[in-house]
Amino acid sequence: MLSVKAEPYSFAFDPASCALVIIDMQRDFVDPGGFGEALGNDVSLLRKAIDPIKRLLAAARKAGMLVIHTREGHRPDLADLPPAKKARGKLKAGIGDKGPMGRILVRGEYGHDIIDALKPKPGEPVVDKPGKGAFFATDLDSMLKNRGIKQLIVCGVTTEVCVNTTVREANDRGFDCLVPEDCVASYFPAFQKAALEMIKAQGGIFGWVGDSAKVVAALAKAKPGSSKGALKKK
Ligand code: TIU
Repeated sequence: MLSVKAEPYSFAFDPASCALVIIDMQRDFVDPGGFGEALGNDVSLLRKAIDPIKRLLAAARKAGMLVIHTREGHRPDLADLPPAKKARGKLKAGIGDKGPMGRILVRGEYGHDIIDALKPKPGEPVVDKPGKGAFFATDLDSMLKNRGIKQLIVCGVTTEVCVNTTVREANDRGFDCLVPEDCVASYFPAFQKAALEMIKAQGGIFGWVGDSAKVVAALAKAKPGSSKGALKKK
């Protein structure tokens, strides 16, 4: 068992039964010239999380942890896009429409895919999710349970939207979640702060908040490749 200092108290985890879940590090949210920026957001706030996630991802891979990536998006025929989601915001160019990097949040489009810096490795599951939470209408829950995963380290964007929703969904399903605060980001500094406080308040009502350097240091002590949670290479 490894232990890292976190709030509201130390987070103890076994890399064999803990997965790293990276939420929606997609070009459309994170890259200059994407959908997020087209909406008037400052993507540099989101890009601050890239390097810390990269370091944590490398450490998790080395320790043999299960790594799962998610992408928010929809089928090209938009059959899984709720009309309410499509209409929200009254955007000129919204989900499914032509955006700066292809059809916005549509699977298979350039902007929908994960940024090169955090590209999934072959064998790492990528969960395509139609909602904000990674458990809604996906096979994430069964993938985690099939591999005996009990705890999650959750990174990605945005802190108050897809990260928070996923952490709440995970918590209700019985998973412990640690959120390294430097590995999550929001377009809104006030929401970043509030979203992290909400997770760790009331004795960790939804989970733990820590920082990636402590997790990386703890993982460095784990025996490489000893995790049963990792996908076995054929
Ligand atoms: N991934 C995710 O958080 N999707 C969003 O739409 N986030 C916003 O903050 N808009």
